[in-house]
Amino acid sequence: MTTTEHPGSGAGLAGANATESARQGLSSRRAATGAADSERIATVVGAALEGIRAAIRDHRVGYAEFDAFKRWLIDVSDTGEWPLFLDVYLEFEVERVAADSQSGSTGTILGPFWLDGQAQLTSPATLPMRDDEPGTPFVLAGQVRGTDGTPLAGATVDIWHTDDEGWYSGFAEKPPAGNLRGVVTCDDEGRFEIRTRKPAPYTIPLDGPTGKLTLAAGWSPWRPAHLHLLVAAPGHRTVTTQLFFTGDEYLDSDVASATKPDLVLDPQPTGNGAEIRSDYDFVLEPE
Ligand code: MBD
Ligand code: FE
Repeated sequence: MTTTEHPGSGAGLAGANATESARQGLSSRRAATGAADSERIATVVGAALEGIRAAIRDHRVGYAEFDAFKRWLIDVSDTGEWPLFLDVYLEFEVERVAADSQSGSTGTILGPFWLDGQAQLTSPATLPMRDDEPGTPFVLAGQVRGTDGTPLAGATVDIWHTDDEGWYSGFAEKPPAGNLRGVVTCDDEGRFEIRTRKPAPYTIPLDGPTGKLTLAAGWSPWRPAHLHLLVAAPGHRTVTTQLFFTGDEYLDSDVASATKPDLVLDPQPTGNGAEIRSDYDFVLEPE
């Protein structure tokens, strides 16, 4: 797949919608720690600013570059790309810090494209899709357990991913609202079975400031194909993760630095036509 095969339009929509969900508290499901006392602000913001000042000094940044930087920041705001830029270039470091004090299944970043209020389904479930939804039929199945091995009845798997062309519903014109998104309630033994389509690799919008910066630096704008998951159960910490696919050409060059070896699936044919399936269990730590 080349970048030109991925229609570049709709980038503005992507950025703006992600801004709106961020504003409305998309991240409010993460516990607010309120750790913003003045000493903490001075330490963290001071270190961040000093990093930028060091880049200016060390690399002899001039007024033309400083002005270009100002214009770029204004563009990020105007296009609504703050969630995209921050989740691509910074969220993975925050997630690594968080992961240090977590047990249970391996997590990774949430990214900017989760949406609230999606189809509520019961396992075995088929995600909402078009009659002629393109792509390889794919089944994800598994069990949600606690760290002590107990199956977690009432667990839910909130899943969202791109279609076979790399588009997210809600953030692109083409897929209808709710396409390939759903919240699946597991059975009494925490088991789930979800029928969908295998997603495609995804390029961040190339016509906005995040994509333009990425290309201007000569970096790859691609993410490997991935499923996003929020796996939750009463009394347990929600696991935020993504699952990738073995053999994906972008596994080692994810623009969002979100891949981890534990998160790579190797789906196998089920014998039912072109359908493939992966089994993946989740372990949640008590809250
Ligand atoms: C995505 O699809 C994504 O998952 C992340 C983390 C950033 C940009 C686009
Ligand atoms: Fe994504």
